[in-house]
Amino acid sequence: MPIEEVFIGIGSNLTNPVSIVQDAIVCLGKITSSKLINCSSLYQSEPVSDIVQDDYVNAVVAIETSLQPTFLLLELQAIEHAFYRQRDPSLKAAPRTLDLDIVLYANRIIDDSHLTIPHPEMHNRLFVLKPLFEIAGEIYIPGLGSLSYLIDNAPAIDMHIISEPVILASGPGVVPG
Ligand code: PH2
Ligand code: MG
Ligand code: MG
Repeated sequence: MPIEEVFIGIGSNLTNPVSIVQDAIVCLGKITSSKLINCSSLYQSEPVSDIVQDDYVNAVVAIETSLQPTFLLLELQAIEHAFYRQRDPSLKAAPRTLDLDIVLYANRIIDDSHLTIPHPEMHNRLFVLKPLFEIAGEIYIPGLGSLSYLIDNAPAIDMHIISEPVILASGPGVVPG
């Protein structure tokens, strides 16, 4: 099975989001058939939403995985579930304990009923683009253009780094942290 590089966006704005994001990164490091290879700083960002809500803590991690996208998605949903995320479709963009999104899966373009990659809103979301740039540098986003171009053209939001990367790479079978 080929090993692919995948970038995952992490967001939280409820119940101590810094420790939720840190704990989520530890969980991401334990996904089967996968290895955590990079982790951005943690950022505080203003909510991109019509609903008044608290600021988010956001980060992006890179993993190498031999899981196909749908199986990786199931792993991410299981982690979200473990953090008591309520999955109510009417609550789109509502506050959430933990949101894990596949931002990029290698250079693939996927558009099916349950998964769209690259993430369909990434070009509008500096809270994804900036941490992605921090760990990936200048890359080409399939179908969208260069990452620096997207950063220059995304709507401005208030965001700043609140802590350094929390986890370094973990070897197979090694508990991170
Ligand atoms: N996630 C959303 C909606 N709005 N805003 C910020 N700043 N950070 C997020 O992670 C976020 C958001 C839906 O996934
Ligand atoms: Mg999501
Ligand atoms: Mg999301």
